[in-house]
Amino acid sequence: DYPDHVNVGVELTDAMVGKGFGDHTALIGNGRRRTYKELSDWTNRLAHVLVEDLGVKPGNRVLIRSANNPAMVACWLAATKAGAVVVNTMPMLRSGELGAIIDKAEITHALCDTRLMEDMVQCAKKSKFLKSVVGFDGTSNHDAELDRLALEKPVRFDAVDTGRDDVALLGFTSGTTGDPKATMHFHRDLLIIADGYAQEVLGVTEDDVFIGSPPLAFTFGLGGLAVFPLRFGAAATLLEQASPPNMVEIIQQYKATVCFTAPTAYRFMLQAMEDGADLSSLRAAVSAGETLPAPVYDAWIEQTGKPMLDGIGATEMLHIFISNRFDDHRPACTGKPVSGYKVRILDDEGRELPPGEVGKLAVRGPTGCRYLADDRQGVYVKDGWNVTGDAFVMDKDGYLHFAARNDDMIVSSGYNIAGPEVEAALLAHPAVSECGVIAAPDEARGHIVEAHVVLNEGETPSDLMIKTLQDHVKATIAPYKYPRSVKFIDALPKTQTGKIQRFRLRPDLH
Ligand code: 3SK
Repeated sequence: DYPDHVNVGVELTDAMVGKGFGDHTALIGNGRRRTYKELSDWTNRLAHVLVEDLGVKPGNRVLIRSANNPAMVACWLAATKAGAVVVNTMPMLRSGELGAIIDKAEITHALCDTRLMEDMVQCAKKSKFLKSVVGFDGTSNHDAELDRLALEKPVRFDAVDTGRDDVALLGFTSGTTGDPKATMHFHRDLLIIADGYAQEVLGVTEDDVFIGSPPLAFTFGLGGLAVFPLRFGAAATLLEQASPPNMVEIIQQYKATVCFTAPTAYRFMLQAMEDGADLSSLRAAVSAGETLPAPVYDAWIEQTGKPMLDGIGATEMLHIFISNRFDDHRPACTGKPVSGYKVRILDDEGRELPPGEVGKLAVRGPTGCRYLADDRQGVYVKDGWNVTGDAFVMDKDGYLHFAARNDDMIVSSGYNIAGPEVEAALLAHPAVSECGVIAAPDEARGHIVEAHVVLNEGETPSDLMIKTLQDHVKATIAPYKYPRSVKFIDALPKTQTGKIQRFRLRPDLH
């Protein structure tokens, strides 16, 4: 139960100072620690700038563009205190992807790390909504316009008295088509995921130090690397480059206790431990975003004596709603629903299936899907049940097991990549006549993006052509979406009506 009026930005900063956490470390990043008192002052000064200098009004949509760093968290909290609806975005997005988000969310203000200004400025020139773009210094040297304006401001700010059911956050998900959907989340939703999953499953305390790889732009990262630690007086380490080797180094340096990442990184950590790395400080290893292979789960228990906590969430649901527990976990199993959530397995007609049968995973709970102005709402939510894109099976003891993904989404190293978006990027290259993009199994990444390309007449398949197409995709859309494997074929398999049969491109059917 939350009061009628609550502002999550205040709850995670000023309220924590009020609870006696002022001197505790809140954020670690760019080689610096910041206490809760410093974070509270910093975000209050920034909120003054947003309201007084930039003219942000309650309900305005504010976009933040940055890698994971303390300044991004501070901007998010400040905009939330100012009553704005925040859209966090990843640094890899190019102007086309940013433009689609700006149009969909009707973004009026953007706060952008000065190192990432180029694409943002291009968007501002084209957008009919965006009226102000201000740079901040992601390296926390306070050497950009937003930081300079903030230095003049008082450290107290009367935050906007938002209702608990006012929208605080728009989480974007590109879905299967690459056509972005925005999911609306209320102030209370952000508290629910902390007081639910983070407290019940992880048992977070003020002694915890969080680390992880998901971008703060994904609700998985925002929860795991900002909301959960700040709700309980713990510390978050924020890495701009969260490569597995960097994580191994920082876990050891700061004695991190809770890690959020995907199985690919845990595989690297297992090897690093074999090679002498001391990761014994980690008490909770949360794995999500792609299926956790049983050998990784088994090897983790064997090496650390602790379970790996596999879980599944969705941007639509805000965060993890099914998870293993420290004292109740199994291999190749996602566990049981988090308290407050109920799960069913449905057939194609929406009828509940008995244990042992594979069907569509449907969930209901306190943080269900609300798309912003989108007809797809009725497809995702039926009779109050959120029907995710995953096929699951429930065993007779109520444990849930992942079976398959229902859609065209490719999950590679924890990133969700919409196949059709990569196809569109490839088709924009003059050498490409047709293409089909699929997920190909890969030991290290779970899956990789594999493109099957039909070249135009006169074009020749070669290694150089592969590199050219890969570079073209990296320059057109976010680089992590590029096809790591490119295969040339004479014609794509198609139905009689001309639809590409992507399943026939799968390696097992070659
Ligand atoms: O499982 C996921 O992909 C996910 C999505 C959003 C938030 C949290 C998670 C684990």
